[in-house]
Amino acid sequence: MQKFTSVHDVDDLGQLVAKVLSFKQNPFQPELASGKKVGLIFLNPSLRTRLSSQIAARNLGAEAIVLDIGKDGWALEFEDGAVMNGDKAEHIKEAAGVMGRYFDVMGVRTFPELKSREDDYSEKLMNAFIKYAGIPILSLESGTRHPLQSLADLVTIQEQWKGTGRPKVVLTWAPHIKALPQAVPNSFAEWMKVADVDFSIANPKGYNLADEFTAGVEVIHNQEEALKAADFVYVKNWSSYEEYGQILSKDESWTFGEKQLGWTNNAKIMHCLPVRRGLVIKDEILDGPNAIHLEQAENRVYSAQAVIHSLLNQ
Ligand code: SN0
Repeated sequence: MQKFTSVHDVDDLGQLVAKVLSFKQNPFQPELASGKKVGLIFLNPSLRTRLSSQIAARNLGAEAIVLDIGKDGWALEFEDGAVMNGDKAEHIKEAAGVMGRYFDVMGVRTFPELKSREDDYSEKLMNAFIKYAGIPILSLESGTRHPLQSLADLVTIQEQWKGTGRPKVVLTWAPHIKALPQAVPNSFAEWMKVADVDFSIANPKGYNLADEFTAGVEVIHNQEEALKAADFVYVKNWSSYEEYGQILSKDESWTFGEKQLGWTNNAKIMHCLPVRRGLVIKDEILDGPNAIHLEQAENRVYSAQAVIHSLLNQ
């Protein structure tokens, strides 16, 4: 694997999932990447991604070096040919070029600005890091995707599925007060499409995700109908892709609670976190036996470990 920015970068998904599960069985193997340096560069906030990647590096014997570039670094210019007479002190060509010489592998987190769909969906920032660092890059969430989360989600579904045949997995939109990225739902859809599951999406009108992620997936605008017989429900808010970055609805009848759970096949309930309790998912669900959000978060460590190890051993 040369880079890890989407499911399309994965050569053999079955093998990667097996590697995650094997690290879960036996996490501490410091001889595997002893002396290696893993750069973790954050342009945006993080809790799980930062901690799980640091622990993953440590489990492999590598050192994780974290830079909150959005807070502690120079303001970065990404425009090619810019005359830098404004507030940006350093060009990505030098910033990424230098980091590429310091690290063996580098993780990057960038959020979309949710202003221009073209800018966000061109992945300008992530692609600039890939181009100018010259070392393997690992997405810690980008404008359009969150592949480490999706890998952990897939592993969690595989671990938790006790039935026979393919589980029914539904991604459902839920309300929020802020305009959030489509990265997590895009990425989840992209991974579920290639996984051995029956996958569909429930969202209000105006909230359909981009075709490049959901082509061929059934999208249902009635939440009750969509959740019928679901074995796994992934609850997530996202802002509109169609009316880009807009909040078109705050309809709390979509907040996931006991009523919604009752429409499912006693489904396991998933969320990538952070979750706003009471608004996105009700306490009765998060504190109940169906919630597996902490299992997902735990699997982030072994997912990052498998990916970092793969990128260091091309
Ligand atoms: C991010 C998102 O992409 O939806 C991170 C997910 C891993 N979530 C948020 O930014 C939530 C912020 C909030 O205020 O609730």
